[in-house]
Amino acid sequence: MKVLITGAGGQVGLELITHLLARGDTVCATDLKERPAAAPADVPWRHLDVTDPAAVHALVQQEQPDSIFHLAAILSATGEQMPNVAYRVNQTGTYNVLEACRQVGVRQLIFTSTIAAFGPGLPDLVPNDVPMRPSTMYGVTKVAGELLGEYYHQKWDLDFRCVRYPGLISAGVPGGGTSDYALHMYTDGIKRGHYESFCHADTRIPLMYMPDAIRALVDLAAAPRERLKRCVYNIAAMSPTAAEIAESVRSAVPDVDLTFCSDPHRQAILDSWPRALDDGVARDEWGWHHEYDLDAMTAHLVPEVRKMIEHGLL
Ligand code: AKB
Repeated sequence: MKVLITGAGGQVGLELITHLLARGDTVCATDLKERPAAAPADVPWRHLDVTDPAAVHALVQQEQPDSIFHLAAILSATGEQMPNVAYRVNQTGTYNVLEACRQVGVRQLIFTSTIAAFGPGLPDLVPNDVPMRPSTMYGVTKVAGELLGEYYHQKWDLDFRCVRYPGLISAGVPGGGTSDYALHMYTDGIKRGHYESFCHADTRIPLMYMPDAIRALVDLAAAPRERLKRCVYNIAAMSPTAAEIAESVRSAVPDVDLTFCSDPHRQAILDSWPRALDDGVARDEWGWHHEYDLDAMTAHLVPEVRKMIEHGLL
């Protein structure tokens, strides 16, 4: 199968490339930035600005992928600093990719939405199908992406499939998210011996370890269409408080110093997100299940972070 990835140089993209190459897919990695050091050397790397409709169309036309994983996005923290850029990349970029799929005849588009697509005032365990009233530009553009994808599915029969990701944690460099405090407890905690989270210790949001996040994308892409009753799915793994994450890191890195000092802007974003997602629909329709809870993630991640630091990649 031939797969094209947008935003391939990001936290998810780099892990997805490795996974798809290992299962024998032909992968075309695209990004605005140059090939990162961590990218597999054997994957073709093409420059692509998703805000440029002609460039998106030309590349999709040339590559003729069976499937596109559209990951290019500006995350919540950067999006609040540069809402106009977030709008162009997330909103116009997604429209451009959908249009290229329609015009070229790409069969399938996999899209990553987020917990940030929800807004405040929802129940503690947020169901799949609720009113979406996000309060960040990132969230607004992701809801728009979900709706546009559903529209292209109904109108043009594009096989559009989407997961709403929790905050993702991996041994990679995060890219401007508000959930990044969780990842920094591991990376900075191990590299520098200390990290001060920009949230209260009792902040609780849904989180997921990267191997589960990658499996969710490829399993959803492979699910028989007749089993899917919708295009967009909540997926969940764990919802620890920041204090519980710190405790788990300390259990593996005993001398680490982890403290909390809430930043009002970023705290407000975190407080507007769900505390936990109900992923029952994804479990029923395509067999989604997570493998890593907090302590399983810590046990796997701490040696991975140490390896990255040794290789100069963190
Ligand atoms: C962010 O923090 O913006 C992202 C997300 C939760 O989608 N990691």
